[in-house]
Amino acid sequence: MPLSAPERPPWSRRLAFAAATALAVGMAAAAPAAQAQEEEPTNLVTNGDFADGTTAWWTTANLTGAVADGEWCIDVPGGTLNPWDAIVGQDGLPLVTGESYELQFTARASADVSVRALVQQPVDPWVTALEEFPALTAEPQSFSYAFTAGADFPAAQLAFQIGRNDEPWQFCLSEVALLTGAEPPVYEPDTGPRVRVNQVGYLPDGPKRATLVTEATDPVPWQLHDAAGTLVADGETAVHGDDAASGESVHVIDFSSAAATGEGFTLTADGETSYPFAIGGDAYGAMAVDALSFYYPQRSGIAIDDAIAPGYGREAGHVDVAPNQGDGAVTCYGGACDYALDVTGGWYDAGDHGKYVVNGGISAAQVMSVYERALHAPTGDAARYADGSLRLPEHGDGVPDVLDEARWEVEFLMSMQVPAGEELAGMAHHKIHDENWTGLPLMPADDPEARFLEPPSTAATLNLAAAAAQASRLFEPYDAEFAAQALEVAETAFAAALEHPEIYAVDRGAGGGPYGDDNVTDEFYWAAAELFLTTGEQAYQDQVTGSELHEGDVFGPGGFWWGEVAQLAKIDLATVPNALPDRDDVIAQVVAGADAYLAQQDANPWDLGYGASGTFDWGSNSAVLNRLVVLGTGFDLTGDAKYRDGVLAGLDYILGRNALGNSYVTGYGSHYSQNQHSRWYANQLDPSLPNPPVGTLSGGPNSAASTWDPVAQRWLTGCVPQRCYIDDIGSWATNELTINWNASLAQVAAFAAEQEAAVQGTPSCSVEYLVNGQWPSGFNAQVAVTNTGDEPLEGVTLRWTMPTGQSIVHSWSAALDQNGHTVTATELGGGYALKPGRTFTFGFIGAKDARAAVSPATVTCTVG
Ligand code: 9MR
Repeated sequence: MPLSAPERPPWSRRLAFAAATALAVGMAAAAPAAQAQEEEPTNLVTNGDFADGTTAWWTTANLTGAVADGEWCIDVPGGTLNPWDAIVGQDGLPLVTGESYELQFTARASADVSVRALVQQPVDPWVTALEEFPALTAEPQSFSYAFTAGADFPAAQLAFQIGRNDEPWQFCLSEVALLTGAEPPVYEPDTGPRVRVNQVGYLPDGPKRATLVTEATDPVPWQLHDAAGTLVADGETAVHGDDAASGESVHVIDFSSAAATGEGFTLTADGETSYPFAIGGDAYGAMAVDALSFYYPQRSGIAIDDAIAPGYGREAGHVDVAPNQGDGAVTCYGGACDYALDVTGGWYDAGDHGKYVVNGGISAAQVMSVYERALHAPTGDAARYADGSLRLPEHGDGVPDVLDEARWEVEFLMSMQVPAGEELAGMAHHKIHDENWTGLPLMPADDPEARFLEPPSTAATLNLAAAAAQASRLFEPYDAEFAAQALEVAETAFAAALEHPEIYAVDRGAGGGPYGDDNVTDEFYWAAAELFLTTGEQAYQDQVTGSELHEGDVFGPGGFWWGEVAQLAKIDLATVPNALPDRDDVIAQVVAGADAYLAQQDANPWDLGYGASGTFDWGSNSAVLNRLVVLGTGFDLTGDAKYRDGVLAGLDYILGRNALGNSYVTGYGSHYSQNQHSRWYANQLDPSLPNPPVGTLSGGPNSAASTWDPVAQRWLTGCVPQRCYIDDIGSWATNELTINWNASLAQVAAFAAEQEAAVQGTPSCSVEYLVNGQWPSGFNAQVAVTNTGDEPLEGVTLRWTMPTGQSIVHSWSAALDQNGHTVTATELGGGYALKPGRTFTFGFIGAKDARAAVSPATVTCTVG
């Protein structure tokens, strides 16, 4: 019933204050304006001022309280695990689709705690209309949250979930109202200066572009200043006009010709000055290390050492210490099998505690590919990922750190295989996760849920086969026993998948993500390719060449992701040394894919190749980065700088040159994502917990409204794709962190880092590598290096990689040193300078296994 003016309750006078409070507690958008009062609101809450004691309110049985002076104070016991282990609430609040409401209350607490305030369906599946996490203090604070109901709720529930604290505390509530007729919430993110730049930095010899948001229809002048304020370059913008995906009218600023280097440059145009950025430096080297060091505190089954990952130390998760119930002997859900598996270890998938083989496989593969690219690409530098390079505990074992990290996951994936003798032996269980979804925050060691193996699937089995096969060839120089074990698992898995080619994951809809995939043609192709690359065997080659994907174009607009993995096969067949008869065709397909992606990117005013369809999917940032992986491969295969420049310009979007002026990598840039959805980096909900580690990628804009979480529903309705993002821990659909997305970042940051290091340019030498002859156990090769420039080359060094199973036996006319896969040739021509136009030739005898010896895709030449 509408209230008349004299009866208007105190909340209406508090609106302005309430709005300010909401901002102060970290709301990303302004609360509704006071005009809401023009139409008299109805308060749906009964007895919100507690004048009638606790009439109409209820609590869980573990709570007691008392009302005094219009305030209800409740004693909350300590030692509960979940927010919903202690609740106060009121039922029967009718909400209508599309109507906007405002929840108001005043609360204080005897300790600094965050509680969970919900307006929701009162029964499973508890559809939420509003979910907020007010942070309470000893002082009473007034909170105000506007929201629009996304569905009809005939009798919604208002609930304050106040469990999850170790110590007992007191919760005091007063002046509660749920008002109709509110102004719809408005999303007003801080987009910073209208001159949008890569907030991290540009390479001195790379493309340097920015995007200006402006209504101007003619070109406007721009100026580039250094940190001291000195003008170092200027010019005029190029008018682009309206851009649908960002909803902005934009110009492009191209300052590529600026030659200055240093920190703290700014761009000024149209009366706006950009955030500062660097030109040159080693930002991408650091980013690659950070993106790869993200995985250690994401590990399950091991205590995280705070000395190694400062600020992130915690107890081991899921090692069978109560209240954890796993993962040492996990059985199948619903008693579907009569065995239990030890599946401790691996990486938690994301912000949840689930471990999913499909996503684990692609993540481990992309992490391993950081290393494998560094082995084979002309600008690759495997030393960057050597033992001691990352923040993880396995220093001093002589194994490249990046492989140590990948092994943590690969061993878990291997443990998910159905044991010999069982039905479906050799297949991989699709996933292992909690029986029910848990709330936030929740440390891994505190997860009380039972955990189960979900049924095996063909997709998971092939992901296991691909990742284990890749691990086998990369580990062979370091741990032959593990390499052999991984290969055996991979071969067994592939055989099992051939036997059971159509077992698709069925999701039971609780406790973990689905990762369903009903088309496994691409997984078969990828697994066969990895097994062929590792073994060289004809049977796998036949699987590769017999796949319908072998001739086809797999470089469509969707790119590659956990559900579409054929591109991974093509990239590896093109770049990892092998004797596939039509390998040149595969190389041409990859380069054509890079051309298509580059053309889309070049046409875009943000250098964003993704999203031409008008939709940004869940995890769009990873899709953007995976396209850049393809461009980078184009560069590795052709040496054509346009692909390299495409990767560098493409990174701009991720690092702040976008509609929101936001860098999606924690710790990088002036304005970056830092509240990614996670149960243990939950600083937004509990100030004693950290934000995600530096180098964590956010999932990014997601314009598919049907997939949205309550926070996205509340703030993003009607958004244009580039702006369908909110840096709020509750927004798993736009702002989660995951092991697969960070792998995309690691690959691209590593590529950029290696370009940073290559800015000195490559010396003018050309190399020819010829396998002169071979026999079952060996081969001989001749290598010729020619000075194609005008200056003598001093101290020429060549470097290439030997595939698994090959090694140097004896060389002449050069000193050859083999370390793992990498061969380095020095003292060429007796160590004399190589004069212009002259050639040094040397040779060697190599040992090999049954696989053919082939020339490496690239031989790197350095001097000095
Ligand atoms: O990354 C996944 C995305 O492609 C799907 O559309 C989405 C919904 O099924 O799930 C995403 O994966 C989530 C997984 O199911 C559970 N862990 C967190 C993942 C990232 O949000």
